[in-house]
Amino acid sequence: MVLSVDGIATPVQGIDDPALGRVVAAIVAASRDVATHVRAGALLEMPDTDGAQNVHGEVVHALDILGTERFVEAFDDSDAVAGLVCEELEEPKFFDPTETAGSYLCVLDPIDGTSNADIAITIGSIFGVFPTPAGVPLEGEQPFLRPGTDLVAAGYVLYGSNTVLVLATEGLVQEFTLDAAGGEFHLTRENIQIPDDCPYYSVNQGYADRWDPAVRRAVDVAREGRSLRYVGSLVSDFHRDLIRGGVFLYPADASSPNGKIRVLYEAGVFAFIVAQAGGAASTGSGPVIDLVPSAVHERTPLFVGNANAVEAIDLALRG
Ligand code: P6P
Repeated sequence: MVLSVDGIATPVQGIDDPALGRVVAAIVAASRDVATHVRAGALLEMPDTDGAQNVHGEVVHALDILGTERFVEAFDDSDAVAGLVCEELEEPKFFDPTETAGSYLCVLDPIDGTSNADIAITIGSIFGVFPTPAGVPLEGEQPFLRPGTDLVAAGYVLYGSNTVLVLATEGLVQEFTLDAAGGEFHLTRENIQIPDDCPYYSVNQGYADRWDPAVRRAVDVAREGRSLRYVGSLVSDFHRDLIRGGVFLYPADASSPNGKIRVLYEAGVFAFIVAQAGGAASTGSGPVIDLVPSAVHERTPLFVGNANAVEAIDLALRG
């Protein structure tokens, strides 16, 4: 079934519930606004400032605040979102849709890679959409503590040389590109499958002295016959791997014993997307997509991309 979604020029495959269509339309509206501000770069980001810190002790940039505000406003206006977990909000935020029964819960990293915003490197918004669980009180963190297999839609928006929306639904990954003049997204890739070829690997090699022997083995395996690409913006590295083939590694290390990447609104989203595209995502101890976080801002090690490469990494980690 296909439905028209405001802001997307053609009817969208994989969206068969009007309320889900309104959630996607909210993401489109918010991301178009964010894209305008991203283009301001250092004009908005007050370059090289220390900035305030968020709940995770990370520097908060103007774009993080603006992005959060735009998505919160759009989800509230959609009348289809009952609640939101956002990297920039310590606690879940609940809305009051007319019909909670047919609504959705969203998880969001409003701007991934913000520290790149004032040096014109591609950044992005990452989102996941869960059905609102029946019979679960919509309060606290519990309604969001779900595996990626519960997602009904997930994706990201890249703010780079062009603005690209990647939307994954069951069995389908589609890419839409924003026509900035016309203001609408147009379908540019209709059924993305990650290539069998895997020419790239991504990892922060600067952390090598923090890795345990198993991680060093896994990175050595990932490196064999491949070129290193590491943007410092996961959403950018992931998109390159999805389209060209590749594997991304953010292992646990001495400084980040649980890894850095967030389960709910980063790793779980990429695990859902790559599962629809024929790839794989592992924590090193099991599939990311099955992982149920015990807290909404929980982190995990992440190995994601070409399925064969992820399998080889898993084998190396197990020794
Ligand atoms: P490091 C951005 O903060 C981010 O979460 C990802 O987008 C990126 O891949 C990673 O952190 C970079 O982390 O520790 O290598 O600087």
